[in-house]
Amino acid sequence: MNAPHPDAAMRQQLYSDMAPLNLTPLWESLHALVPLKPASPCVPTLWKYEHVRPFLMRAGEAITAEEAVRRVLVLENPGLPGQSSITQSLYAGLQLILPGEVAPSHRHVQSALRFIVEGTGAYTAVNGERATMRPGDFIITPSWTFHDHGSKAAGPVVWLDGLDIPLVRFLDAGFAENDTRKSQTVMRAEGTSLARYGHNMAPVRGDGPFGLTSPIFSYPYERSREALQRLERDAPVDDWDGVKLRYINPLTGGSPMPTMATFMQRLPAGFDGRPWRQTDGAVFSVVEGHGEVLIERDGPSQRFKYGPRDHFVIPSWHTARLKSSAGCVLFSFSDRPVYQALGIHREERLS
Ligand code: GTQ
Repeated sequence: MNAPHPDAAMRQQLYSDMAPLNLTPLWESLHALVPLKPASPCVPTLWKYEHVRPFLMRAGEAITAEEAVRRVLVLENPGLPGQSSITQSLYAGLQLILPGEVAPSHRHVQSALRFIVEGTGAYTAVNGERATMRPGDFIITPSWTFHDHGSKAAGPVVWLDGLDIPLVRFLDAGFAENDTRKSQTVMRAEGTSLARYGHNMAPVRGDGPFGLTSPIFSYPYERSREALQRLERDAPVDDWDGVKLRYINPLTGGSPMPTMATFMQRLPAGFDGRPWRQTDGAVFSVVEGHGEVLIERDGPSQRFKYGPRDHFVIPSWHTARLKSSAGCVLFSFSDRPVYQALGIHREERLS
C-alpha cells in the first residue's frame, strides 16, 4: 500500500469546506476535462433488423401513430443509458407508420433526417409539399418547418429518424410547436423542390426556402444508387471507403443540414477496407447486401456482421474498417458539420 499523501487530509478538508460555496478543485479532474484524446462513453453497437422489427410491430399494436405523436423505438447507445442518444450529440430511432395513419403536424428547432428502411407509399409533408417514401430515399425535415407523416401504403412503413436532439438539448436551444391542423394542406405538387434544385440548376431569383438547410428535402435512392454503380465501374475505388459520396445542399455545396452530414457508399464485392478513425461518431443504415465492420479502441476489435436494414454506430475516435465479400450499400450520417464549423474536426486514415 502507498502511504497517504501527507497533505491528503488537508486537501479533503479543503474540498468539503468549499463544496457548499459551489467550488471544486480543477486539479482533481483536469485530465478528464482536457483529455489527451477523445474518450467517448459511447460504445459500438449493432441493431439487427430481424430483432428490432417484432418490437416495432408490437408497438404498432400497442399505440397509434396519432396517440404516440411519433411512434418510434429509439436506438439508444448502451453507453448513454436514459439519454435517448446514439452518440453524445445525435439521436436515432426507427419510426413505424401503418396504413391510413397520420403522425400529426408539428415543428421544432431540431433538424431531422429520414432514411427509408422498409415499405413504400408513406409520405412526409414539409411546408406543404409531400415526399413519397421508397426504401433508400433520404428525406430532410429542416429546422422549424411544419411536418407530418402519413401513409397510403398497403403495409407497414419504417424509416430511420436521425435528429440533433442531444446537441440542441446541450445548447438549451429547443423550441417546438404543434400545428393547428393534423395534416398540412398540400400547397405544391410532389417533386417541385427536386425540379427546382435537384438538377444542377437553381431558380434565377430568390433565396432557398429553408435557410441553412438544403432546399431539396427528398433525395431519391435510384439517383444515388446509379451514381455509385457508375463510379464503381468507371472510377478508382477508395481503399478506406469504397465508393462514397456525400449528399449536398446544392445552394452551398455543404452538408444538407447545418448539424448533420449524410453519406451513401458502395463497397464492391471482395472489399477489404483499410482502417480509419474520425472525431464525429457515425450512424449507419444498411441498404443492400451484407458485410462486416470491425471496431476497436484500446483493445481487441469487435466484429459486427450486418445485412439489409441493420443499423450500427461507430463512436468518436474508434478505429473502424469495413468488409464485404459480395458487395453492399451503406447510408450513414454524423454531426461532422458541427466539428467543421468549430474547426475541430479530425480524421486519420490508417494503413
Ligand atoms: O418525426 O418529428 O424520431 O419530432 C423524434 C422526434 C421523430 C418527428 C423522432 C421527432 C420526430
